[in-house]
Amino acid sequence: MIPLQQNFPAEFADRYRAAGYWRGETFPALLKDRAKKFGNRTAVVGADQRWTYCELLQRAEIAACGFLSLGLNPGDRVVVQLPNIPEFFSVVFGLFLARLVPVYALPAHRQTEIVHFAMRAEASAYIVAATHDGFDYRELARSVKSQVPDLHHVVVVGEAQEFTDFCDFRLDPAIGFAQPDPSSVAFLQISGGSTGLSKLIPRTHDDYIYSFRASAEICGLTEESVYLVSLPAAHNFPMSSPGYFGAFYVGAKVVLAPSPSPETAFPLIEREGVTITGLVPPLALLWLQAAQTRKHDLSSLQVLQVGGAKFMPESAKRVRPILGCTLQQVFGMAEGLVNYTRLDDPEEIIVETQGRPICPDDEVLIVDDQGNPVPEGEPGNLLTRGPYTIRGYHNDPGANARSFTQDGFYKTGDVVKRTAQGYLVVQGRATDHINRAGEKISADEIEDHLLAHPNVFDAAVVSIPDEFLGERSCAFVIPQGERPKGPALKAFMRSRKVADFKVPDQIVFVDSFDLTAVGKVSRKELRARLRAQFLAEQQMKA
Ligand code: OOB
Repeated sequence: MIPLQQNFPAEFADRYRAAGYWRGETFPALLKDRAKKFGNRTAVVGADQRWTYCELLQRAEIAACGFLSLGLNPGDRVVVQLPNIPEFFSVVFGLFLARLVPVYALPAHRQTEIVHFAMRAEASAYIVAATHDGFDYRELARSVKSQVPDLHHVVVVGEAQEFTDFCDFRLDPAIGFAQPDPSSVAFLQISGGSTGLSKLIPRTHDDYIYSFRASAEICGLTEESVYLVSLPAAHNFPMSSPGYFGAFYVGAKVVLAPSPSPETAFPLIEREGVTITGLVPPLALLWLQAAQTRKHDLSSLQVLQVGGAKFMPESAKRVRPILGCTLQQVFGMAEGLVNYTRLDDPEEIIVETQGRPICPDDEVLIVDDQGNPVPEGEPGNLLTRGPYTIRGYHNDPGANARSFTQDGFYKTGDVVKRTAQGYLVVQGRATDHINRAGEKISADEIEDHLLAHPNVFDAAVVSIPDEFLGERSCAFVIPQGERPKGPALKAFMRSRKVADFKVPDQIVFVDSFDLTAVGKVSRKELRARLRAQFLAEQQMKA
């Protein structure tokens, strides 16, 4: 098995420890300590359950024993694909206690993605909820298992059928848990996937715990805070910016929303006294709209965080007048670096910028395509290095060569400007991907699926500005032989068993890509031209 590592050079690791960022804290120690300190306070609310910090620990211990009694060994990887239910936490903390390594998948992922994660991570187990949102994950597990021979165990929360029932896990006093090394990899997060399939992101106890401890402070979390998990719990934003881990760190209450819709979230805010939550821009727009005719008391809400994609200033302006709370813009990435506007920043900074880094030792470079720093205030490519930004992906030398500089800076693929006060303003992406309501879609990946269709000669996938989603995907397709219909191509994409958000929103058939020097044009250029042409035509029509 390929060992999990995150190789911060010794001089950097020493510096981060000396500065007090890395304190040797680990997830198991954290959970045990908080159970002691906050014992009877509520830790988790969701799906008609309410667990105290003590109960969370007990349930995690049961889960840990259960996983180990399957024959799993410390270091083994377990793909976790669960919706926003309390068991998400007992499973994840259980894995941490047992020194097993969660690999986080989103509920939207399907066979293609899960097989890829399981193979890349060499996972030996997979845990799912029986069903969610009308989808049967046991069926998915069956097909994944048949394609990944080393995936020996499937555990199901809910009706397990032929698989292992999570409810049957029992405490075993004979099983003891050794402490993990704080510098070891605690879990694998998945990347937004700017080129090709998602990459696996190894995060250590040291680096990740620093990121949410510092975030909790920046976001003003205290024991009295109530954090609502509106976005999928497996995503880095609700996980750690400051997310539920930041909330658990300070002994706050975490409430799980089964859906981020105002109909579901607003009653929870009123009932539980939610003080802070995080949304992607399209959801924030929905909330702003719904709040104007609200029937629910949202006055407990102090901070609305928005991130994952650019929140436009015109929308950002409306948050305080309509919701009566502070907006916090969050510009982060699963690979590490997170920027926040600060709660006491002037309204102008909160509305116009995507914040500044968590840490004074977050190194931020803004460079041109040759790697030279751009003049102050000019847009350029964002590179970063710091105490919670990875130095490499797991098991992916090609991606590592592309995505990191010789001296260990991560090339984010984002184009940003920096203001005189050190705040970043996101301008767009250097690499081709579509940021569809915070879901990142790789143009390469989708083109590859389309090209598998017998009647597709060539395809180019681009992002088109969309009023609601921010960006939507548009596939330009050159047909060959019998010309397929748009809906049939979408159905074909679905039959490839990919997450639904990757199915192109729009398909435009063209006879050719109309290029003078075919073959000499990079896909990047091709996409840019198609996009520009399409937008110009749209404008003419309007
Ligand atoms: C978050 O993480 P990922 O890994 O899904 O996506 C990262 C990418 C960034 O490189 C950037 O392209 C985009 O998402 N992004 C934003 C943004 N926040 C993220 N673009 C413009 N404005 C923003 N505020 O999306 C993520 C991770 C932690 C916290 C928040 C978001």
